[in-house]
Formats: sequence, structure tokens, C-alpha cells
Amino acid sequence: MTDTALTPERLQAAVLHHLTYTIGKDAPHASLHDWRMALCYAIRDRVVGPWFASTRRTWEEDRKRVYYLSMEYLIGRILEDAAMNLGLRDMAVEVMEGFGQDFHALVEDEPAAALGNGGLGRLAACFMESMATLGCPAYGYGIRYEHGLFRQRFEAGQQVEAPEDWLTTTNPWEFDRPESAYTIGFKGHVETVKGRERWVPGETVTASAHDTPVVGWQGRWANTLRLWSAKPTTLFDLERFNRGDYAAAAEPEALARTISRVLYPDDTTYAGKELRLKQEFFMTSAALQDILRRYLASHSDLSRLHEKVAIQMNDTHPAIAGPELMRLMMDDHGVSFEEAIQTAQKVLGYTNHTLLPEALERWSTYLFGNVLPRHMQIIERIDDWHRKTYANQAHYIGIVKFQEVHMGELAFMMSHKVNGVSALHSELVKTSLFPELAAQHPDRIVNETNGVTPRRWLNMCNRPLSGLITGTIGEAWVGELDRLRELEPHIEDAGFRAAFGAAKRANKEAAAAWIKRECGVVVSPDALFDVHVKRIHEYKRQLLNILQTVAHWHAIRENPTADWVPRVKIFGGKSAPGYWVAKEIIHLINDVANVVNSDPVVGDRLKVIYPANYNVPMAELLMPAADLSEQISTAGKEASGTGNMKFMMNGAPTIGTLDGANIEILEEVGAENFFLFGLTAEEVVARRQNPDHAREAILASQSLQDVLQMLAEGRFSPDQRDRYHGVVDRVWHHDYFLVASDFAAYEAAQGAVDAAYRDRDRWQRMAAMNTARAGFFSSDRTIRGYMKDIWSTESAL
Ligand code: 26Q
Repeated sequence: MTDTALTPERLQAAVLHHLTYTIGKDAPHASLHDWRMALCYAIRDRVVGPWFASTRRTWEEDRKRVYYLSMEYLIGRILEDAAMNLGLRDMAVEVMEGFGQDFHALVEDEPAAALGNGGLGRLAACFMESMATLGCPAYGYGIRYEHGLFRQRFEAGQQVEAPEDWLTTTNPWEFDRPESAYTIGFKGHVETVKGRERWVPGETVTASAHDTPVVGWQGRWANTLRLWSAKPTTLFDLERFNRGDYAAAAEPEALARTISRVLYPDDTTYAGKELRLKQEFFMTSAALQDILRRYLASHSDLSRLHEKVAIQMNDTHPAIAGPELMRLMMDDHGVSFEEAIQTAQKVLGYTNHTLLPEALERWSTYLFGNVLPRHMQIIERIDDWHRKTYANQAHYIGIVKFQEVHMGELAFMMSHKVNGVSALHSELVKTSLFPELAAQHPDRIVNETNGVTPRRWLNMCNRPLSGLITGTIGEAWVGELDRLRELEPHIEDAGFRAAFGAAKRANKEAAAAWIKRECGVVVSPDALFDVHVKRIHEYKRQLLNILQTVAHWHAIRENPTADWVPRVKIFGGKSAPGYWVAKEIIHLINDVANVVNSDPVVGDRLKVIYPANYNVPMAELLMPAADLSEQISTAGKEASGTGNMKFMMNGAPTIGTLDGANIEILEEVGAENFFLFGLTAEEVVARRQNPDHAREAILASQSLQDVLQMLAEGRFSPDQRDRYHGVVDRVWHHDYFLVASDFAAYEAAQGAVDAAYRDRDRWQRMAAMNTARAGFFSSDRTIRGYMKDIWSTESAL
């Protein structure tokens, strides 16, 4: 039974039981996969107790529930995380050893759920874990994509995408809930019956639920991640089948399932595809129907919905929630427009994650009105209402502009709170994204600086360091990350610093061994590991890094006998499949790596490593091994960043610009423990006013001129000398992200890094200070902020 204390004997029996009766295998013939599944089921059993208890408490106490709506959850592997939160990891290691199974190998056998692109999806996963840890009654809603984010390979240095298939083997963490199913409509027309509007969809699919329990630290609370998969509403066409028309008979089924087939792999440019709109409505409508069903099971008065329900929209992707909630209230429950809009606003919150204009969702009214005709009507009415309520505007503020539906404006108008994800970003949301709306609603925009869960991103992924921390200050820091400050007095202790250095060293050795296996390149753990991992995007400026890398290589060749600090430049990241400029940068990094890594003059003093398929498990390996965190976006462009926080926690100082949460990292850790460089957000805007900004910057830096010259001559592409003419031309003439203007400052900052690293004692202090001051960046702090400022809800613990 789950409520008796677990002993190694009981866990052993549970694993054996599942191996036999769930997997149907005899121990002598069981594969690694069989053992892994048996262990997952045994661990999952232990989650069920807290899960039921939490659900029961929430019902009994009629608590307010938080509903997080997100098109992405970048969860990663679950086994070790769940085992650790339940306090069972060490026991599992021991028990599996008894079966002759290596725990680490079992962990690695699990496919990492990659139902997200990057930051936004990973944030949703961290939030789910923190809400469980804090005892905040919550559900996450999303899509159970059959194929998550594509796998990346390199062929001749270029990105090639392959489908991801995390569901080819059974997912042991989910419970299918076929009884929780809703009909989702598309297209069709609107009828008026007895003065009430009624949508008659032309197509329908069924959304069917799959629940994954999410258990918090120490198993005190567990919430549900409910992912929807699409199924045909009607069974396949038997008549056609009997006629022998097998393909046609299966067609409706295939079409319906298309909706939850694959995650859109683009995280920056909005494409305006019908399937994407259908996915968004599919997830949102299923969630709202489920939320109202649960509410109406114990309440009847929809006007008090906000007392028991808070719905958070993760960017505008679920922004159709506003009109859909109103439609359900008005058309199905007879609520008036005025009451419906007021209730919806009190319930909904909107988090903005980007200012990039190309990423803001806008749908053509033609497409939108075709797929969601009733919602189009409601949106037009919201627009009218808003215009009347906030009259006398200098110019038109609305949702529908130039035949397009603007989802940002819609989400803003339908929410009681709108938040940015770092202090700078929230300020820019106010002043540059929604200036008019912000003036009309001065209290609506708030800031909730992002955070990451320290359970996964320090305690789990960095055993050497977390062991040292726990040995030094006890284990309470895992649940109260601010307590990392208690490390500070120990930093004065040379013994502690040596132990801190030894932990980093162990992680670097592990990473070096992995790099050897993965890339066939030998790197020295004595070198400075300089890590730049994130999606590839022009604004994130991987180009700036690789250009400086070329400059550094060139400098070593010019003066090979000088006392260089050995460096390993590590890159990781995927490009959206259609983002050609990003793909060119990937190609360039791989081409530079080829030349540098085979240069006998340079040897161990510089290596360039770019392992393919950066994902959550790779981050868990590389972040603990990093000496230096690259956070070098053009100021004003990175909403927050969260990788920056993970590096900091794991004792890697940042080289970075004043952008996103870098600014808050700098404030926490102090300028002496951060390598700051580059133009500020304001200077960036001013700099672009000068049409000669790039040319002037290039002419002022001999080093940058040399680098661009080498690229132009084909030094890194001897098989195709003109390959990087486009890159060089863009730096000279179309340098929107100011690579040239920040180059000299970046190069100087890298020089300062070398100088600091030479002084090992100084570096050790900096690294340890980064960990000690990382407390603010726990997603527990972020979630407490949302609970207080946006959701008006309290912990059940
Ligand atoms: C939109 C329409 C159609 C298809 C795809 C999309 C789409 C999908 C994903 C648009 C954007 C995204 C993801 C954005 C994202 O990850 N933003 C990042 O969010 C992090 C968490 O707040 C921040 O730390 C990062 O700064 C921000 O870039």
C-alpha cells in the first residue's frame, strides 16, 4: 500500500511486481527498457497517494484552482525528478543495483518529453513543478503532441531535421482518461435561435484527456498536467471500408488526429497557418469545457467564477480563451455580453514572452472568420465595447486592424493582469508594446521575473555541487533557495573553495568524456568551458560569439607562444526549419569548428564544440560543467532568458548584455562577479539611427575587419569560397542586431574573462558567489508572485 513507509525491500518487490505483471517479463529475460518501465511504474505508484490526497483536499475545501494554458511543456525526463521529489532516488539506485541494473543507464533510457521549443515551454514545466512544491492547487493544460520538437542532426555541418518519436514506446507516466472527452468544433455558421446565437460547426473532433501527475518537493502536494489528444468524433466509415475503399475509410480519422500530431517548431516567426489556429482552439476549448464542468459540479453561479478559477494564458497562443469563455457563458448558459466579458476578465491573465514584432500573433480575418465564425463575431463585439467604454482615443486601438485579428490586444483586453517576464521586459511591454492600452489601464501590467526549479536545475542535474551545498548548509535550500546565501561565509574558507572547484572539475570531466563520445573531439577539463546554448536566433547573437572565436583563433596563430588561457567554446541549439539565416550561422559554427579543431598550431588552446540536438538532457549535462555563461543578446530583445539563471545557479559567471533577466542577475551577484559589456536597450535604439553604425564599428576594429576578411575569402569553406559572402554582407550592410557595434566591447569582455580565470582563487570566488546569490531565481519565488499579484490564491499547505 502506498501509505506505509517505503523500505528498499518494498520498492524491490514493487519493481519485480511491475516487471512481472505490468510488463509481463521474467527477470532473466528483461531488457534495460523493461527494467526502466518497471521502475517507473513503481515510482509512479508512490505519486498516486499524494496526488489523490491533493485532489481530495482541493474538492473538500472548495479551493480556488489555477489553470495554466500552454501550447508547450518542455518537460524532459521524469524518472529521476519524481524519484528525488519523493526522496526515493538513493533507494532506487540501491534496489536496481540489486537487480544488476545501473540507475543512470535506466534514467538515460527514458525519452525526454520535448513538447516545447525552448524558453516558454521549459518555463511552463518549471512552473508546474513549483506549483506542486508550493501546494498551489493547479492544472496544466496542453496538447499531447505525438511528435515533439524535431531531432537535429548535422550533415556536412548543416542542420537536418528528423521527427521526434517519444511515444513509440509506452509512456509510463500518463493515465488515459477517455471518459474526459469534449467535442471541439471548427468552421460552419452561426444561427440565431430565440434571440440567442448558436454556432453550428461544420467540422468536429474529440479532445481526449491524458493525465500526468506532477509531484512537488518532498511529495507534499501533486497536481495534474492534462494533455489533450485529438480523435475523430465519428468512427471510421464502415460503408467505404466494405466497398474496399480502405484509404478513404481511414481519412476522417487521420485528419482528426492531425491536430495533435506535431508541435510547430518555430518559436519566433508567426506563420498564420490554419492548422496552428486549430491546435490553439482545440487545446483552449477542451480546457475551458473541462474547467466549467468542474466548476459547475459544485457551483451554479458563473458570475462568481473568478472566486474559484484563475486561468493563465502562456503568451497569446491560448488567447482565444477570452472569446471562447464568453461564448460558452453566453450561448450555452444564457449569460449577457456585459456579464460575460466582466467575468472573463476577472478570471484571465496573460503573460507576454516576446516583443519581437515578427513573433506577435495576428490572423487574417478571412481565415479566422472561416475557422471560428462565432468567435469572430464576439471579437468584433469586444472591439465595439472597448471603443465605447474607452472613448476619445487619439487613434484607433483595437483587436481587428487592417483585416487582421491581433491576439496581443485581444489577450490584453480580456485579462485583469498582463505580465512581462523580467523587470526590463515588463517596462518595455508598458512603454513600447502596449503604450495606449497601458495608459488606459494603468494597473494592469505587472512584472513577474522568471525563475527555474532548483530541484531539476541544481539538486538533480549537479550532484557533486548539490552534495557539497547540502553538506555545508543542510538540505533546506532545495525548498527555500534564498538560503543559498548561507554559503557566502564559507566562500572565505579555502577548503570550501577547493571543494567547489572539485565539484566543477568532476562535472567538466563528465562533460569532456561525453564530448569525446559524441563529437570525437578531445577537450581538456583544464580549459575554460565557455557555453552558449539556446535556440539559434539572430537576436541571440551566436554570430557575435563565433566571430570573436575566429578572432581569438587568429590571435593565437599570430602569437602561438604567448600564455593563452585554454578555452573550449561549446555551442548548442536548434534553428527553426525555415529560418535560413539561423541555419547559415549553424553551418558557419560547424565550419569554424572543423578548421580550429584540426589546427596543430592551436592545439588545446582552443576547441570549438557543437553537439547536435541540444535538448533538456544535454542542458542538464552542460550547465553544471560550464565555467562561463554566454547571454549576449542585443539589448531589449531577450524578454528574460532562463538558461542564464540555470548557469548562475550552477556556478558559472555570465558574460552578458544588459538584457532581460541578465540585469537582475547582475544586481544580485554584483558587477565584480559578472562580465558586462555592450550597448543598453536605449543605446541600441539610438545607434540604429546612425545609418553607418556597422561600417564605423568595423573600421574601428582591426580584429573584426580581419575576421570578416577571412570569412569573405573562404578560409572556413575551402570547398565553397563564397559560402559566407551573405553573412559578411549582412554584417556590413544589414546589421539590425548590432553585431559589429558590440564586437569590440565583447572582445574586451572576453579578455577580462581570461584575466579573471588565470587567477584561480578569484575565479573560484566568483563562481561560488554566483551560486550563493542565485536564490532569487527559483521559480518558487516567481509562482509566489503570480499567486499574490495575479491569481489571488493561497497555498493549501
Ligand atoms: C507562435 C505562432 C505560431 C507558431 C509558433 C508560435 C510560437 C511558439 C513559441 C511563438 C513563440 C514561442 C516561444 C517563445 C519563447 O520561448 N520565448 C521565450 O520565453 C522565455 C520564458 O519567458 C523567455 O525567458 C525568453 O526570453 C523568451 O524568448
